Amino acid sequence: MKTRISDLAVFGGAPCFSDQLHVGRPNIGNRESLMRRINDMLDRRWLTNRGLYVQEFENEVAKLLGVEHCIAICNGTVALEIAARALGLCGEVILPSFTFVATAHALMWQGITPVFCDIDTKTFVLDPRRVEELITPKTTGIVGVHLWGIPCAIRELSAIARKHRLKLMFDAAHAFACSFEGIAIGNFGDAEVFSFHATKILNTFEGGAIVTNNSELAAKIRSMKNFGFSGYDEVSWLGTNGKMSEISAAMGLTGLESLDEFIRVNLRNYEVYRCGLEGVSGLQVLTYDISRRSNFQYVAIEIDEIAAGISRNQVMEILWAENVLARRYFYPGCHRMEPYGTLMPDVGSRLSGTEWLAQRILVLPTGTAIQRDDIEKICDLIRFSVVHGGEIATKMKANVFQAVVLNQGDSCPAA
Ligand code: T4K
Repeated sequence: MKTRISDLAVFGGAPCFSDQLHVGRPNIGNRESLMRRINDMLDRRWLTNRGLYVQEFENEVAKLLGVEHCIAICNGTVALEIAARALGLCGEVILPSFTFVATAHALMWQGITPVFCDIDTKTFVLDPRRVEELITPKTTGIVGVHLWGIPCAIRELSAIARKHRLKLMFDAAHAFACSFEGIAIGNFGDAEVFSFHATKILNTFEGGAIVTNNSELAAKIRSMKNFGFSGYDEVSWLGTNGKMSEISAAMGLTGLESLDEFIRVNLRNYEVYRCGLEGVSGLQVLTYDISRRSNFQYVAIEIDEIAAGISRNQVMEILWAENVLARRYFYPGCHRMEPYGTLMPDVGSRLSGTEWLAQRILVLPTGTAIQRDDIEKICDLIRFSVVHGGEIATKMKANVFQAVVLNQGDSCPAA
């Protein structure tokens, strides 16, 4: 527990944690189950190309979500690429900028122009009113992102897509085991895409899946992820290698057995953060709508610099010095990353909500690798930083100034 400002590691004190605490520490299921599956896989000598575990994983995911088709893919980015291609997206596609850059790259990678749209700053997801304004004759689709597991405005986006005859796809990388109006995410739009990357609620080391209730689309995706094969020696269209391997599916099946436990721990962590940070001025913990099923995989806080007396970046610097590797997901917004920053330098002017939020959000460590005591300590650290915000911010600025002066001194030629 820090009692004086000089106790903070950023000012030379001992770090609160000796080991680094990460945002994306993987959830590991039952090791014996995993090892049994791996041994079985080795005995069968079937490592990839739609083996038994991939088929079982696809069936289990489809059953859990109540969706007709699940196609396991090697990662979420390739899944987005294949889904977009199978849906025939081309020209311009509307998507949020406030997302992980893979959402935009998956489109741009195949020559589709991502048209960045602003988010609703209260819900953090695409603002449907802004979406409609961006539709042009070149628009072929909309990609909504269920950011941090928060469902998009699905009804409104579906109505817009119907009205303008656009394809609607969801990047549900964060939203496995989340729901909207009692229906599992995975059942909306033309297709939805999950990521099972190591940092997600359910992981297959690397992995992803496309889910859809459209049988024709599913068949096309299944073939496209396997080079376009539709039978031995028969290729029906351009395809790629998007297959999930057996060892990944073994990890996914093992994780599925513990999914409820992962969510229970995340919910507990989220409640500990909420209690621990309650009443800290200028700071808000992202609120999940309790009426919706969520996986609580992301604990995001919003820091208002004026009210808190300290900026998000300063809080992050303090936490990093204490070995708490909080992340600015998703700063600075895709539109400020390359190649988009150069290709569309003025687009920020219509993304005021995105730019505003990107300066304020910090995502904190959660998951099964972190203990309740650690979270309480993180909350104490943040509370301490805000309570003494003005003084700490001034001292941090002075330190930066001093470092700049010293560096300039270093680079001066010897007199
Ligand atoms: N759409 C959205 C909305 C996404 O968020 C993502 C991925 C995708 C699409 C694409 O899906 P994939 O193609 O990745 O399946 C991480 C993940 O790599 C990425 O999957 C994820 N979103 C994104 C939000 O976070 P980075 O660059 O922040 O990862 P990195 O290496 O800094 O790891 C994050 C933290 O997790 C670190 O503090 C270290 C810790 N970690 C990570 C790994 C891999 C561990 O403790 N153990 C591990 O094994 O992107």
